[in-house]
Amino acid sequence: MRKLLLALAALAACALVVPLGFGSSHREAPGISLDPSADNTDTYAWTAKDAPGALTVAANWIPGEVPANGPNFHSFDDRARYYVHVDNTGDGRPDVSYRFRFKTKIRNKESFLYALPGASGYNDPKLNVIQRYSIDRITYHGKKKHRSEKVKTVARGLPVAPPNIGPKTFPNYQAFVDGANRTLKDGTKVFVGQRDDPFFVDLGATFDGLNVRKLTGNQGEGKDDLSGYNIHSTVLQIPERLVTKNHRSVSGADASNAVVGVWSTTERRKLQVTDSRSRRGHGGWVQVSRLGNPLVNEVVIPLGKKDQFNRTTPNRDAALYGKYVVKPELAAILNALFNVGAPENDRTDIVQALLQGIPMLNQHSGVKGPPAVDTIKLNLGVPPADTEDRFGVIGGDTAGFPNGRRLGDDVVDIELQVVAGFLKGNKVPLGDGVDRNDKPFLSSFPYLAAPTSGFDSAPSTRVEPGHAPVPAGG
Ligand SMILES: [Ca+2]
Ligand SMILES: [Ca+2]
Ligand SMILES: [Ca+2]
Repeated sequence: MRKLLLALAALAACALVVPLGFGSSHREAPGISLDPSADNTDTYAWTAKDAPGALTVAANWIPGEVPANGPNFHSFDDRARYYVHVDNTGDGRPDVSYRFRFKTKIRNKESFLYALPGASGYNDPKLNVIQRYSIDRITYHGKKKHRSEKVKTVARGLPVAPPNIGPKTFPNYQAFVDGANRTLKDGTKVFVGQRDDPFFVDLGATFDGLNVRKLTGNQGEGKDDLSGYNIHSTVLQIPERLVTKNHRSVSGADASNAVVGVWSTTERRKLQVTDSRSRRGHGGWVQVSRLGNPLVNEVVIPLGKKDQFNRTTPNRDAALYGKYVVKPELAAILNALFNVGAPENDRTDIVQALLQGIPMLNQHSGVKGPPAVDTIKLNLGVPPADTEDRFGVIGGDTAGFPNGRRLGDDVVDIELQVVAGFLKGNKVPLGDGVDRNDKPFLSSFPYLAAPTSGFDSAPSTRVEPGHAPVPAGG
């Protein structure tokens, strides 16, 4: 009977936890899962080794892009607006936002091809479809309800790196990447386009009926379920003075302007006639997706609140969602299944680690509380680590998650261990067996690995342990 009860508990728990496996915020809420081109998948904020005086942010959208999905390949939506926000005071309200707006042009409307073979660059007429973007830099003035926005368009008509169709269409895909790496007048670097999904996770092993491959975890034997899939990314590298509260560079980790909070959102028109890609529509814009820390909406926010979470702003997080963080369902599930002794109540340790910031490390200075807000808090004065530890702060590497989030930080393992009670002394080596991305990251801008090409697209031929490769179509 006990076995049966455990099995039933596992089944019930499985249904709740499986979305964790899909990605850090890939298809995490019922509403946004129906709107992939507006769906934030991951947000990263870190200090790059080759750019110590800048905030580097990568914000990704469109979960699970199959590289071969032509002839209408994945793209940003001209009818949506995409944001990266920075809060430099700690109140969960943006102080600087970057808004990306897109416009797609089809050069030859008589062709069905995205590009003719041999397309070599953005000005080549063989590139039949070209998407371009503008960036508005928004700063906010005044307090709370009396805030006003100042909008300055800092980039216009820059090219989006196209989907990597294959070597015959784009013999030199890197030329498009190079052409999409731009530096704005104020020194900000920007790249927008398709990349490999940098998030890595083992759905099957972690939560195959909640079966961790080895309870001791982290043996590197997992399978990266996002391997071979692409996303669309906006990568920004912003000089510190453009994001800090006193408009100055950061002198060190203890400087009063050192900490910034970063998150990303998407907006759509309240009313949109969908007969064209035109941005025209009626009514105001409404936020439909947002993402700060990985996995918060995925496993902390319950199903009934997930769509609301996507619509609301971080300054309301404590009031609306605080109770789910201090009593996380995931802790109870881990206990039911693995008997790991995770504390189930009063989880102020999680609130601090993810939402308030760690004192003397990435907590905003000069703000009471500080309020619990879902932003990725990064201390810009902490120098990048010589050798990154994928466990970040809990691995002794203070330059990593949750002090910011680097591409290589193993947030699945970190969050499993934190929920199991790491910060309260209950150190359980939980993990999904996937320790790194399937492709190495770049050491220079835009850092994310090149996208898998449509020609090489092979999710259907992935080799699984103990199985021969299955050819596509057979
Ligand atoms: Ca603020
Ligand atoms: Ca990947
Ligand atoms: Ca992992």
